[in-house]
Formats: sequence, structure tokens, C-alpha cells
Amino acid sequence: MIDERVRPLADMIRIRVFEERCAELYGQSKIRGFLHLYIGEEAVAAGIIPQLDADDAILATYREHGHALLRGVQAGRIMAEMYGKAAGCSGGRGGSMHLFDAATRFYGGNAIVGGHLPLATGLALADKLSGRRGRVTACFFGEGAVAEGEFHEAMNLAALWELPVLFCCENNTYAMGTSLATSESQTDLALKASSYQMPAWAIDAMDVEATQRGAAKALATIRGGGGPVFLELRTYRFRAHSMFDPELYRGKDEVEEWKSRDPIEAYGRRLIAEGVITNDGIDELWQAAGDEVDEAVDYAESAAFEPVETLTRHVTGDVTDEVGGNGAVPSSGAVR
Ligand SMILES: Cc1ncc(C[n+]2csc(CCOP(=O)(O)OP(=O)(O)O)c2C)c(N)n1
Ligand SMILES: [Mg+2]
Repeated sequence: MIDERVRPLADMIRIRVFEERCAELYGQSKIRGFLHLYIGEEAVAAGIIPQLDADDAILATYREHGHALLRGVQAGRIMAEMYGKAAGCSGGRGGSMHLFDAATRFYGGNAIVGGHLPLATGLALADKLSGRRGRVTACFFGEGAVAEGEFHEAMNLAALWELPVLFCCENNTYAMGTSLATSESQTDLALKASSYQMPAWAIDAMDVEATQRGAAKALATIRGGGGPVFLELRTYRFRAHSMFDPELYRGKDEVEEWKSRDPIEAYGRRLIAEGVITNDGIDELWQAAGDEVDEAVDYAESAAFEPVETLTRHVTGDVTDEVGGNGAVPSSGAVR
């Protein structure tokens, strides 16, 4: 059994190693389409997700590989999804941005900025109306979503109806190339959220233990029937927005400054100083994460693509789905 204090370090390392491998595989065209890396932001997921219960729900953005991993979606099924293979957690239909796993109540992988906030509020409303007390819906979104109408609609109704939602705003300062200060009149997001009459506060989310403490307090409030809570998680992405981003909107000095606060290195140093782990112990965590990812890549490599015959299943307009059909692939025009 892993030590309670070592676990967040192991979790952050798992995410880092998984995503560094994804970047390599993208360079080799094994993974195609969009790819958004969470590198630098690992303390957010590692500080919050392990505190959720199995019947709580999670929703995230397209920058969600780490959230899925820590939720317990098997690394091989995530990697196979990135490869577009049928054994992927979304059947190979979603790719990096649309990881999904109903069994662990991981409801995406949502690519529309702000689009999943009303979904989170709706899931929590269903729990409340059905009398399923104690359940929480955790919704992770970037600070870019604060400029969307859905943010306000979801926050307002969650507060008005006292719904059990944990709003986790991953404030990494940028929405693609747009900084918060150039898009928001009020950049204190906790203050903005508190105008909806819900408890809201900011957390230094480069510090995984500070994130754990903030999440524990928020979850206790929500589970106690106190309605939603908003957390502004101050973090930073070390990599580009996606794989196509020349990063003209920020200076190298700024990136280096944040990298000097790398949540993995900072927490590792703290654990060593406090005698919780040794350097060798940390090396073992990196090794174990590497082994897990090797296995995931092998699984994805050897998995099959979906056969062409079934490609139009579940696609709007597929007549074979609607009427049972004759098993034939629909003629042209059937797939919109
Ligand atoms: C409604 C909508 N508008 C625009 C986009 C294009 N887009 C994709 S990611 C992104 C930036 C979002 O930034 P943020 O919410 O801060 O999340 P981050 O990428 O920083 O994690 C934008 C504008 C989109 N996907 N959806
Ligand atoms: Mg952002």
C-alpha cells in the first residue's frame, strides 16, 4: 500500500510520464488530431481526484488525460483511444479530447469551452432530485470558460438550487493565446464566483498539498449539504496550448519562472526534506510510471482499428441503426 503522502507524487509522475510519451508518439504520427498536454498542472488533478468517491462524477476539458488516469481509467484504454483504436475507452471514436468512461463516472473529455458546466449542474440536479445524498459532481474547466454564458447559467442554477457541484477552475492564465487580463474585467475569479452566493476561494495549485487541503474543505461543505463550491486553482501549463502553437503570446522568462515551481520537483524536495522518501524512492516512482506507459503503448499498438463496415454505427443519419436495416453500409449521404 502506497504511503498517503507519497501517493500525490506518484500520481503527478504518472501523468507527466504518460503525457511526455504522448508528445513523442505525436511526433511519430502514432497519435494524430489534437493533443493538449496538462504538463505543469498535475497538482490540480492529483490534489482533488483521489479524494472523490467511486460514485461521484467527473467532467473535464480536452486537457483531460491526467484526470482520466487518476480516476482509474486504465492507461492502455486511454492510449488506445489516443491511437484511434477500437479498444480505446471511447471506442476509438473520440481521441485525445473525448476520453469517456461511464463505469468510473468519467463524463469526458469535453471539447466545447464551457459546454460541460451545464452538464455538471444537470448531473448534480439529477442526484438531488433522486435523493442520492452525499454524491458530488466535480467539474474541471479552464479560466477561458469564465467568459462563456454557460459558466454563468451553470453557476447561477447550481447556487440557486444548492446543488452538489465542485467547480474546479484551472486558471493557467491563458486561453490559447489570450491572457485572462485581456479578456476579463474582473480577474479575481473567486471574487467573481462568490457573486453567485457560493463559497469560493483561490488555491496555489502548484502546491499539491495546498490543493488537497482546499479540496477536502470544499468537499466537506458540499457533502454536508452546503451547495456548490468554486475553487480557483492557480496553475500554469509548461507546454504549448496544443501541438500547433508557436507561443508568441508569452515570454520564455515567464515560462522558466513557473517551471522553477514545478509541482513534482517541489513536492519531491519537500518529501525528501521531511524524511518521507529518498531519492531512490522517487526514482522508483518514475520507473513504475514508465513501465505502466510502456504497457499502455504495447496495448495500443497491438489493438485493432474499428472495421470499416461498422464505421457509420452511432453516426446521425445511419439508417441501419434506426430501422435495423439489412446490415448494408448506408449509401452516400447517410453520414452527415
Ligand atoms: C465555445 C468554444 N469557443 C472556442 C473554442 C476554441 N478553443 C479551444 S481551447 C480554447 C481555450 C480555452 O482556454 P481555457 O478555458 O483557459 O483552458 P486551457 O486550454 O487553458 O486549459 C479555445 C478558445 C472552443 N473549443 N469552444
Ligand atoms: Mg487556461
